[in-house]
Amino acid sequence: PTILHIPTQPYDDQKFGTSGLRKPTATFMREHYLDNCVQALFYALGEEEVRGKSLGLGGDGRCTQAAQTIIRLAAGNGFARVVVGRDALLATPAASALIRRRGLYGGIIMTASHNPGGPEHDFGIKFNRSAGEPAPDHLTDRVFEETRRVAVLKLGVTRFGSFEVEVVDPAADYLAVLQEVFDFNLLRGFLGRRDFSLVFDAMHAVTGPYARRILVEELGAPPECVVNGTPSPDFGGGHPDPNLTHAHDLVGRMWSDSAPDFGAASDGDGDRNMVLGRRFFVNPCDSVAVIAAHAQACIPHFRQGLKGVARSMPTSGALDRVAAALGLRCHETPTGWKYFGSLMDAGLCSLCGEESFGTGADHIREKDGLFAVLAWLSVLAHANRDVPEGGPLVGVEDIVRQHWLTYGRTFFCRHDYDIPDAAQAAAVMQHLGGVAAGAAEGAELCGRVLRSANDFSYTDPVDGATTSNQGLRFIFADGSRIVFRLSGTGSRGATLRVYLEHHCADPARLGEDAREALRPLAGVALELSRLEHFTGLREPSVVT
Ligand code: VG1
Ligand code: CO
Repeated sequence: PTILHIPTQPYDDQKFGTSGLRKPTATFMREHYLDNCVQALFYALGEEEVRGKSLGLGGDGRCTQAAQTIIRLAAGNGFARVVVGRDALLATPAASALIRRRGLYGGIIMTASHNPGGPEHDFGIKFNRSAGEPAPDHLTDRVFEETRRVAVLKLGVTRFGSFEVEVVDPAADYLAVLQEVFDFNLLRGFLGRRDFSLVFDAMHAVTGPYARRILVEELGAPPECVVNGTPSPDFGGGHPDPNLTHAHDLVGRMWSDSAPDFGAASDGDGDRNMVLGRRFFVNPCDSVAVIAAHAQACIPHFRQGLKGVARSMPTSGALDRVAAALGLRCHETPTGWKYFGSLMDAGLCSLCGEESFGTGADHIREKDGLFAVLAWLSVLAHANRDVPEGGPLVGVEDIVRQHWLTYGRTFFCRHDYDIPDAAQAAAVMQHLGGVAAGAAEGAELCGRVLRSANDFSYTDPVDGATTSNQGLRFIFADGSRIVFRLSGTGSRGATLRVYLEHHCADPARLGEDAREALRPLAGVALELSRLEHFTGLREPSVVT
């Protein structure tokens, strides 16, 4: 293609967060803002390195014109081919599957994930590499350096010649991968039962077409089981984050008299999931633990057993208990999916999860909302294999309660505080850092005996890379734990996340409401952090 060299101004705020670069859409509309970042990415990868390579491209539908820009830049920077999802759509897990199955060099995903979309809200990009995994820190650090240096954009302006754009079905590769993971016959049989019903809420985001293709066309569920199934650029004005606060349509339905047996929702780019039973919420920390406990028996991909499991540090220890029972190693990584990939590549981890509604496995290198849904349906199908039609069916709640009886229950809650002034949030963390540094084992903090307090630091067991400052944790003598960290996915101000957990083995108390059970610990968190003093806030913005 003919290549134009366009001068540009560097920007100094294009730093990737927990997962990609996210900014208000208005920021991305600034002159050459997107171009600058993508050009910097290509420079960071290396001009010779990207020559002749194939790049995947798609997104959650929040902005299709960005695809044109990225394709021109790919052409101008010497890529030989861009493989783009039809209508510029690709769910994040589908992008990971596409990259892996087609041996692409990498892929750009146009999404700000669970952040709301449209002109008033956020846009973003993620970059994944050839194993389908999110870019590691050392690469995004290099991209950040380049963004502050970029002076010239290389835009390919003729389409043909040695450069090719291939438009593909955004679901085909992903479906093929899932078919290798799950027993589709088992699932088809189960979804065909007249005494089982389900609903999947795509929250007006990218998973609608995927859910229709997989649940309806492949597995025979009735079409009306997919709701809010047409992707819209602003997600119907909603907040595409699958939790009890934002997935209100689904929650209303699952708590109504006509609730189906199973409900699930997914986020903007399809990598998160929430699983519900009738009037029953499955905490994501429990979800991955339950799947781990049943994986070998009901999911063909795990037939040989799990190689190991992993969770992000703030995620509860429910998974650790299953791992211990199965004789497996449970790795504890920093928040964000990028740390799981190297464990999977090295054969150390088959299944992993995060408290933030992320569940996934080594079939790809991203968290995967529909994977979690199919995993749960597999667990249910297996549990009901001998239950004659007409029931009574073993439901989601039965499975979880049985799990708690076996392993005890780890109560878990996350309190998010939106703090408009980021400096105040930094002050809270600085204060807490001081408290952690000064607190010795056995010390009394807010009426509790401390076991340990520290700033989480992680060394990747495979490549030895160390990542520090990943959250302050206070672990008490009774095993309860409070973790504080700042979000790395917001686009304005700061969000302080407070993670609370406490294990309980007393069968009489397993059914308590998690928020109630954790109220005393929440009080400790407020006192310890002096949150109100620093921010004026007393109540969390969102509790999950
Ligand atoms: C949040 C979650 C984290 C997740 C990340 C990306 O990050 O806490 O667990 O991996 O979002 O998810 P943070 O830094 O805001 O806590 V997604 O679905 O937005 O890519
Ligand atoms: Co997401």
